Amino acid sequence: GFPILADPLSGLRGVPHDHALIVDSYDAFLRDAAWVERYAPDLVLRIGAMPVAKPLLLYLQRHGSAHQIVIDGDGGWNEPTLLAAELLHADARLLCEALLPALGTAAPRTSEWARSWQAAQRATRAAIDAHMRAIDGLFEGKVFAELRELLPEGALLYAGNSMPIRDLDTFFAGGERAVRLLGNRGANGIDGVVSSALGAAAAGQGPTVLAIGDLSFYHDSNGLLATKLHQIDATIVLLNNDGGGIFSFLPQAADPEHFEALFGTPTGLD
Ligand SMILES: Cc1ncc(C[n+]2csc(CCOP(=O)(O)OP(=O)(O)O)c2C)c(N)n1
Repeated sequence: GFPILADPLSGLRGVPHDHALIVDSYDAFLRDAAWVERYAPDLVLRIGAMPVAKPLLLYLQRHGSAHQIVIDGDGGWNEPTLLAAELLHADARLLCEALLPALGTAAPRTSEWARSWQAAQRATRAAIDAHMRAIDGLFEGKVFAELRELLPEGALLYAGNSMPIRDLDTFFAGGERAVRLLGNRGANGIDGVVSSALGAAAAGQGPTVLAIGDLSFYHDSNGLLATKLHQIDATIVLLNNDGGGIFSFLPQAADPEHFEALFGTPTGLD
């Protein structure tokens, strides 16, 4: 078998199934340059939308000579990196079912290479879990680690763009309780997220939680009217760091004169 790198929006993370080959902590360990150098792929099958994790994108760029096949079931051209050798317009499920006979009936062998991904996965999750337990104060990433513990079977967790979807990627581990993870990627806008999440809540069955940054929430606060119009019951976890926290990771954060006015854009709303 081969490692399956499960994007948070792939539908593979929150659902109970055989997790042996699922890797969901690559966003953390693909930041390690030595690991990236050492574990080059020969073949990459990329199914669906662009992955959320930038370290994965950088890993694929570093090994751009690997044969990458992108499978896009929507008939689009979801490949802005121009790294794919081939783009297949095919339904992912039908394609996988058609490939199955080619694998034969013998029990799949797990290569040394795949075992290295499994070992990195286990070590990374253990390190993140230990680190989360050691944190006492407020930390945005811990919200997602705690939601993993708190959300009941059948819940829907909707993550806003900017840092929430990235923190979900890093800190929301796969597990046995089925939780549906959704987000609004597309052009990764911070607009319309409240409306989209409430729309998903209206259409879904289980409890819905939206985890969203303060600017995104403010941007689409009019969308809250939907709760009244459609009697929607949803919980909003507001990650209020007063402005765009994501920009603190950019080099311009070091410029004290213009950073807050041009990038952080704090609103001071409570
Ligand atoms: C419609 C739209 N306008 C502007 C941006 C640029 N942008 C990306 S992240 C971000 C800040 C978002 O802040 P917040 O929702 O509070 O999340 P945080 O960065 O604190 O996680 C902005 C303005 C965007 N992605 N979409």
